[in-house]
Amino acid sequence: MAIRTWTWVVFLLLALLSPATPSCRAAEAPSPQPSPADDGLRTGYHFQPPKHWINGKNLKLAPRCNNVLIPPCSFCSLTSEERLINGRDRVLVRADPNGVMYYKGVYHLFYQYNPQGAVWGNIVWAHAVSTDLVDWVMLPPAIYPTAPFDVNGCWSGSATVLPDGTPVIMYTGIDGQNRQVQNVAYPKDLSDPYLREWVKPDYNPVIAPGPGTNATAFRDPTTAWQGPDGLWRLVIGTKDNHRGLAMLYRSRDFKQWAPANRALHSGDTGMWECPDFYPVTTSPAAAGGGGGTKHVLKVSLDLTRFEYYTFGEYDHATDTYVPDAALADGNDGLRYDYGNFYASKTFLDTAKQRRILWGWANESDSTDDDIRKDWAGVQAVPRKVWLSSDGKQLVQWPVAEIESLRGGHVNVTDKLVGAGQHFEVAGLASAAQADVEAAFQVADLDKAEPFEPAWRGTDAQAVCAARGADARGGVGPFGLWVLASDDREERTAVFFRVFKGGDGGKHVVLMCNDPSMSSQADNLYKPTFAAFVDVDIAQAGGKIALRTLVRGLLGLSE
Ligand code: DQQ
Repeated sequence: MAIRTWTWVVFLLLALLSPATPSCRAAEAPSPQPSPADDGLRTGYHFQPPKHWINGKNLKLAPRCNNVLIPPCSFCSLTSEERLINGRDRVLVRADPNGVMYYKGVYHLFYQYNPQGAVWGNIVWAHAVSTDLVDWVMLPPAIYPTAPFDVNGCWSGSATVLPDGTPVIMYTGIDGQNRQVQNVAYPKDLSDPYLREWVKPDYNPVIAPGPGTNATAFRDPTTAWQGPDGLWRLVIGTKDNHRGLAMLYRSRDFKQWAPANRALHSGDTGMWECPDFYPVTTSPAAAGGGGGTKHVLKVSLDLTRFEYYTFGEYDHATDTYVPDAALADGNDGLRYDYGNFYASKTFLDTAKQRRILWGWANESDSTDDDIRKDWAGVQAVPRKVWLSSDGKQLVQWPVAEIESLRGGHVNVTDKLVGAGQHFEVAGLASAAQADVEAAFQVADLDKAEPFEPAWRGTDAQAVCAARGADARGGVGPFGLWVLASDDREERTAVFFRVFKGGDGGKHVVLMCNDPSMSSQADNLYKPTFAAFVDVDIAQAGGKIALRTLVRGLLGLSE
């Protein structure tokens, strides 16, 4: 066994517990049906319908209000019938976030959802609303199969707010021939800030797969943008054999759409799902002057279920997108997230002039287990996203509103922890729900073990698998065990490991989330996730900080 000589110090461990006292008036809240099983495993931070399958996200549920917060009490007037679709209240969950927008003081989250069970299928656009991105109210599904152009499902899409303030949804319908077509829907009543009812014009579909287009891989339209010529543009994900494509379409009236002669971008990475294309502002320093605009193109890779992005120059006149030369395109590129995060979508929050990113975490187990507990899938916490000041990558952080969930504070400072030691953070109101900020200082970086040449160019997950939470090294593993049982037989490790011998002599910092010990139950979904962290830990004096939102679900922190 290696002699363990390193030590680390926790400078600050601040665990802030949720929930704070909710502000809703419980007496007026409708009573949702509780989930029949395993409520203890449901999330506190993340958006999640009361039951069934989502691909999309989990909105926050507040225990003191029967697990659904009702901030504007006009929601309380919803009847139980209004929570049904077609007279059924069975709704399974899947969950790409769809058509997220801000309208008349209300945030709208639509998401892919199965109203009939906890496995993927029968897909509709479920709908939830919030005034603060924290407390959410479930509304009846907004878009569901009603017509030949979406009879087999209402798949992902986006919302665009037109210059006169009218929101329009563009979504993928699965038609009677199982072709993927793009349809529009408009609010029935623009004076309703909750936008409960949507109308699909008879002229749908507005975009059908043309000759040469793969009709079963043609989906997920982006939010549209208007060029200087007044034409609307949007991008649709597709593939040509193994080549993923972001197909560009143009329209003058949002009704008649024509394909551009060439794709906005493409890559040899299989089907591109859920593309997203949006501007970010560069800092004056990074732009070498007055700042400017870059455009981000994100694609969700169906083959790997990871999301990659580039950013670069977009010429509005020629509709040409050229990623910055320093950025790799494809599987070697920058990932949005190195955890469980897919089918994401951003929107511009016009209330606070920030761009917010939502994504779906596929929290599901075996089909049998999902059916038994009657839910699967959550929405990750909404994040603000922006370009780093050095212009090299995007930066994300949970929206500030999430901090309103912090309740009792627990502070731990100046803890010296030797190799093989641990200490317990006492005093948490709930170990299953905490917002943790920790700062570590490594005593002696010289003890770092060498970064093996075989790991060069490999995925961080492979290194984490080779050097997991139980493999002792020169510096690390150090970090947190979260959701640990009293005897620590069950625990999820969130930890760092430091190697020497990286590029330019820099240390390599590996961060892992290892839930392999999170439960002794069989057949659970317990993937290990990992990333190399872009920090110079030596220059930082051996210090590294971590924020993790712990919630009562197995094996997830973000
Ligand atoms: N989920 C939707 C599709 C999308 C995929 C169907 C991504 O539109 O491509 O539920 O998870």
